[in-house]
Amino acid sequence: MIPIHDSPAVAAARAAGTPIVALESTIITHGMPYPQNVETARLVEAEVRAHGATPATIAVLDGKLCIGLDDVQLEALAQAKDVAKLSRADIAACIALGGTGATTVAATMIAANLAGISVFATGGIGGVHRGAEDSFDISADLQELAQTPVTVVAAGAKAILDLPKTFEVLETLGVPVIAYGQDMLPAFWSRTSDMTAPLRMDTAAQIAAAQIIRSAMGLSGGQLICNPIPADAQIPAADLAPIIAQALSEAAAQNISAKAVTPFLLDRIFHLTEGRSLEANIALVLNNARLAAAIAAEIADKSGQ
Ligand code: PSU
Ligand code: MN
Repeated sequence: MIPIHDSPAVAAARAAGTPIVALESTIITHGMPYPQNVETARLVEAEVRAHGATPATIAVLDGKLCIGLDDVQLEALAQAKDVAKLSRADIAACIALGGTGATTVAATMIAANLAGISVFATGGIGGVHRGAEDSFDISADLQELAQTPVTVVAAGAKAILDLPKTFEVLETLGVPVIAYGQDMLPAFWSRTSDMTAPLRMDTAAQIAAAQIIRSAMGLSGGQLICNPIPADAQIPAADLAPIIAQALSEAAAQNISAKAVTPFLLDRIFHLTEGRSLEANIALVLNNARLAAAIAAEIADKSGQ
């Protein structure tokens, strides 16, 4: 038996058949500094509720896979030091050992699927790191999108990555990459990149229909919805390019590798932009929460609930 623990709010939503949106916890523990991390987590949950869905922030706490956290659990996680960053490879081990860990996109998809939740909002997925031809550092998020049937709403892949290679891998893996409301792929902190999206959709209903048809066809895997950051919150890609380059060269000089790379780069970019990158990150997560709630509502409707 997998020890899954629904929060009371998630259990009630499941019983009533009302929409639920999964949220990850690595963005809290490894993606943002305290206290903005917990403030953002609360705002994101409130945004999901304001748009008619129940938020389910996912984490492993003392060996329990928690689907939905209360405010005390959220605060404790946000302040905790040395929380594990869990992906497909280590989520079961963490549960077996009674540990505490935050779930990445990959692990949150696994947990959401187990819990019957088909829509998940985050900031940006992991992907192919720059220099991956030497480091082989490719996020397990990409493989997860290919096998687990959850629609992930993100502002694209994080712009610290090699975006063209990331989208090539997603194409190879058969993951639908859908830009929301525009032709171009967004680039996390910026509304656009120089890449045309393979697919475009303009409504939550279209996104929900595509997921339902994929499942009916027996196609494994989820969908990546690339939702551009709101215009008033974006940082132009040209402003960020030298900052990302500096953060990457610091990472190389300090031999940062494996799971530490993404948190290191986000933290350096936060300091180098004097907090501007964090403000943009918060705005884009809230925007993704709104769209995810709308998609979850459409899926609940279409599933006849
Ligand atoms: N989105 C954000 N900030 C984050 C993440 C997503 O706005 O920190 C996290 C997600 O949990 C994602 C992880 O799965 O970064 C990617 O880590 P890696 O590159 O090590 O796979
Ligand atoms: Mn990695």
